[in-house]
Amino acid sequence: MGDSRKDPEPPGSAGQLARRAREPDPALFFRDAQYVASYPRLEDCPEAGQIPVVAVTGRSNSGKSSLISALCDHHNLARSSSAPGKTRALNYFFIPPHSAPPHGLYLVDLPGFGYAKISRTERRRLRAMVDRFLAGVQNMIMLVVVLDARRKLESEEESILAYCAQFDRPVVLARTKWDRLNTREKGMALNDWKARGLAGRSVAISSTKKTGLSELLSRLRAQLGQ
Ligand SMILES: Nc1nc2c(ncn2[C@@H]2O[C@H](COP(=O)(O)OP(=O)(O)OP(=O)(O)O)[C@@H](O)[C@H]2O)c(=O)[nH]1
Ligand SMILES: [Mg+2]
Repeated sequence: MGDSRKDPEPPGSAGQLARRAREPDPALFFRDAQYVASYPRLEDCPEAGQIPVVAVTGRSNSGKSSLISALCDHHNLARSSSAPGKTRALNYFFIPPHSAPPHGLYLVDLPGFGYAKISRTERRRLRAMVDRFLAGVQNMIMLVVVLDARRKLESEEESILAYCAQFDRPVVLARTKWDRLNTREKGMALNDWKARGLAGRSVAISSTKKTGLSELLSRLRAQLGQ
């Protein structure tokens, strides 16, 4: 009688790679994240001290809050909303030391930019607050710029990248909503990132389908020295 069991898939096979992309390594997630508070003013934010900070910025509705929740494997931790422009404060989350050794980690959800329905004065105020945060924050190990993968970089993203280059801040581009692109669009997006010299700093992500999270988490953990 022949053995009816299927041969195990060879390591690195297409099926195995696709599955790995879908299933983030559970050890990588930032577990037991706690919401700290929302600070409307920079002056009220906690001193980070020795605690590393990962800041998340991007256009309103780009998927910042969904991404933070996904990185923490926590359903709706950062209150993702279908109503754009909801995040108008600096929202702090704390990952405890047992999940981000040795000091823990602050994840900071910055106010979204580019939302048309707020006044120009308020938009300027928020942008100035984000700039002051980026210039002054201690221990920022990474800025995650969130960008809907269907969109190209616009002036806000370009200026944030230039601003961070000035302060020598490490930046990664999280290209979210990757699940909304078809194969042709994915190919075009990848070519565009390459042409702009941004492919190495870009990670394709779907927060809803949980793809690309391992890669982003690995990059963040590498910055933490893990
Ligand atoms: N299909 C899909 N939808 C997503 C993804 N990420 C976010 N969304 C949806 O996009 C919308 C906006 O997501 P949020 O996470 O609230 O975006 P945000 O950048 O935090 O928005 P503001 O706080 O308003 O600046 C919500 O309806 C999410 O469900 C993704 O990877 N795939
Ligand atoms: Mg948000």
